[in-house]
Amino acid sequence: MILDQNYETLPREELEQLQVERLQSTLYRVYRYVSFYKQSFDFNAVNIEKIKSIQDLAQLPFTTKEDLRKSYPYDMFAVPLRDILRIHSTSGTTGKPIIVGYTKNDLRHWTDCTARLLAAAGVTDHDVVQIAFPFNLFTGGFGFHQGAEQIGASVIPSSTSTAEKQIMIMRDFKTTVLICAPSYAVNIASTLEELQIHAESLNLRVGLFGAEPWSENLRAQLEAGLHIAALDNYGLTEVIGPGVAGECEHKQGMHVNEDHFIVEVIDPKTLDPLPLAQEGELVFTTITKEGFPLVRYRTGDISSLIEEPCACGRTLRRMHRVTGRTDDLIFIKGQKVFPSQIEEILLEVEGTAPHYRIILDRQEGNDTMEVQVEILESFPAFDELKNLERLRDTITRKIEVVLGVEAKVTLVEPRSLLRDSGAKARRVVDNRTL
Ligand code: DLL
Repeated sequence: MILDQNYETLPREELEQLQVERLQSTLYRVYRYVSFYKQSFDFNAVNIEKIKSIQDLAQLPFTTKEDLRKSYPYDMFAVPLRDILRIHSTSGTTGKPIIVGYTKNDLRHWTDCTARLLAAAGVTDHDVVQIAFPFNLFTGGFGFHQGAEQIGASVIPSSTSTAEKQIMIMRDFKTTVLICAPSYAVNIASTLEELQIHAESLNLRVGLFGAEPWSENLRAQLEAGLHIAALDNYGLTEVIGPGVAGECEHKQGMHVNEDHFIVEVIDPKTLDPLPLAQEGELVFTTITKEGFPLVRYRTGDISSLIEEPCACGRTLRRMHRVTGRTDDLIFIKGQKVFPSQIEEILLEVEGTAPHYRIILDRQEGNDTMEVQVEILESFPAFDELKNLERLRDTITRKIEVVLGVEAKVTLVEPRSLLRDSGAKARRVVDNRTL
């Protein structure tokens, strides 16, 4: 179902007109209220009055993750804190996470955006929606919760716990829609199999999966294993959270909510805009946000856009699945980890060298992470078992607390991790296939 006929099916010309108007007011807002943008526009000699079309966007400088990190906590907010109703952030880092704030209008728009995705997936007020994303600083839980309530569905904020518990809820509460990370859905599907519960005996019919990359193969596996239609959706904390783009029933790419976000594709090396159908880095400009507006934000996500109209009738452009990243971000069990975050943790622990290797694997549908860490030759009595155990426990605990991921930590002899002859060590070995 198309929730928002007015906006989701606007003729292209009218949509672009709306985008330009909203872009202009966003530019005035950020230039006036966010010192980063004032400086950045002045430095790049941008005259915002001259931005009169979508093509003119290319004259504006980019915003990067690094810019946002530097603004910690509130320097990118375009309104005073008293106008902020909600705060979320990117996943925990030892360094600085990115903090985002939503005004009352932002929350309203965000709700509309996730409600659209749910409607496009065929969710109605007759559905029982189980949201198995964490309900915390991560945007997935709350973002979908609001949208599902707006649709009028019965919402179960089951959050993340064991797969067994999710299945118990699913069966007893008669869940019809599952919303979570695809890797978590795999976990649920394999647990169903272990428990010898037939998916057909449940009431599930639709799954909305996102927050990490997955594939068509995995779609087929989840559709069979959970007896559902499985749809992809995309979003990121900095831009709003979930609700940036999502698939309709045709499963042919995710419709971008272009009345709220302008999407571009750029060459991540030259930074030049690319034709939309060409694969490159996605760049988003928010055009309705008040609290945390962003101009030309470089997502690091690689994808391309589909300009042909969709059979569903929406005129909103679609994006293909995200096929990769421009950086080394690791997706593990629904969490996001930069290898540099592991390095930071190791640097804080006495007795370890900053040489490590991360080995990712998948066992029976579950992701595993092993972190091999070199100990220092100078480590006091490194042949004493107790000392080594203590060291390993400290690292394991720190990784769990800071990154929210369980890792198997293996201590290895000094200088035993082969350094590649090149300057860059191979830090990550990923043995998983999607
Ligand atoms: O993952 C927001 C979200 C929540 C989206 C729930 C969908 C569902 P972050 O934690 O900031 O926000 O992570 C954003 O995750 O830049 C992509 O690299 C990746 N990502 C998100 N959705 C997809 C997807 C949320 N469908 C980062 N496919 C993004 C591939 C995705 N990657």
